Amino acid sequence: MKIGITCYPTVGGSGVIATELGMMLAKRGHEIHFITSGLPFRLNQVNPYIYYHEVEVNQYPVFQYAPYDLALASKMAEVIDQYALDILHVHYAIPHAISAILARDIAKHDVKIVTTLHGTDITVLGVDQLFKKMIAYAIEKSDAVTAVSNRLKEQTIELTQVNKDIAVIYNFINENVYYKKELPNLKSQYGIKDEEKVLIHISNFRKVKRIEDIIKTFYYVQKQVDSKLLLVGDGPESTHAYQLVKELKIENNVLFLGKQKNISDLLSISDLHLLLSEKESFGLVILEAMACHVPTIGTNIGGIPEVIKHNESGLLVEVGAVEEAAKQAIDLLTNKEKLVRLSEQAYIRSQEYFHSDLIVNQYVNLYKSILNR
Ligand code: GMT
Repeated sequence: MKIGITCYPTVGGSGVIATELGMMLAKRGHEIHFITSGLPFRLNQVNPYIYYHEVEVNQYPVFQYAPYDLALASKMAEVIDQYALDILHVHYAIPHAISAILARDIAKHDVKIVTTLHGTDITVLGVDQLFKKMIAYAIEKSDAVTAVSNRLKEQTIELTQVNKDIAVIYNFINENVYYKKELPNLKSQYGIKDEEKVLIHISNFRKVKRIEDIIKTFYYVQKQVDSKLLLVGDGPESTHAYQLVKELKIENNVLFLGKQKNISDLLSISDLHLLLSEKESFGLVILEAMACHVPTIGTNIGGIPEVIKHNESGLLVEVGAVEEAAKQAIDLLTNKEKLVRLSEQAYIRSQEYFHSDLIVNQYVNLYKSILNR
């Protein structure tokens, strides 16, 4: 098949999924055309089946805002015709699906549109009256729509009232990137003692991630367990996080690592991952941790309970229940048998339910089904 892919190319779970999917499809012999505003950051492969088409937006003095969505639609239409694309798979309803629908109207060649909903388009934009109808339109006019969790599918239907089949296709990780590595010196290179436990949080430090809860949870943990917290990533809440760490006088135990590339190395020296978000349609980072044998304490919201089975492959707490999260963390970190069991189960679940072969097959079958319609 010839497949166009549009996503946000910058760091983010949706960009990772879109790019990994493209690379895995190319390995299977499909021709992949990335149509994006910049080179997807995970696109690190030379492969004759992978093309990259950059969307350039010129600045004209007459426009107050550069018309990116229109430039994207034009580029999509050009690529659809030039390469006779079968499928255009867009990640995010707004603006990507809208641009794709316009491109399909402009192009001469017949193309099918697949839209994958990742969360923010529904849980944030979907509640904005300005966009609600447009999201519903994007969903209804797509040839197929997928959501990354059952909860996101339910929320989409609740918010937009669309009458459309939405297939749930879970996220996946690249098993060649995310696996547990033996890195005997890495802990000491970060100044962490062998006997100290390592907790880790990785995110874009947006408000929804509730970084305060991560830090407060760790505050209680480090009182009882010799441990360090690795904070990986950067974003609007970073400064506030730094201030809180200082106020709580735990700066010697918290390492602010900023944006990092080799996340699986950091996960390989970690004992426990924390994701205490108030919104999360899936939580790809949980899966990355699971693949590296690291269990997560996550919040019981959105798609997280579909990724973590409570007390089997991780633990769930309610949003804001910082003391409960700390209690669970202390219990786990001081109970070797339980920690080993949850780590192993986390890994097993990541392979059984979210293996890339399984998930990529589901996308391929979806593409085939709409082409045969
Ligand atoms: O969570 C973010 O801030 C980034 C956003 C993205 O575009 O990657 O994440 C969304 O999509 C991911 C991939 O499907 C999901 O794993 C995240 O849970 C989802 N974020 C939210 O729902 C807040």
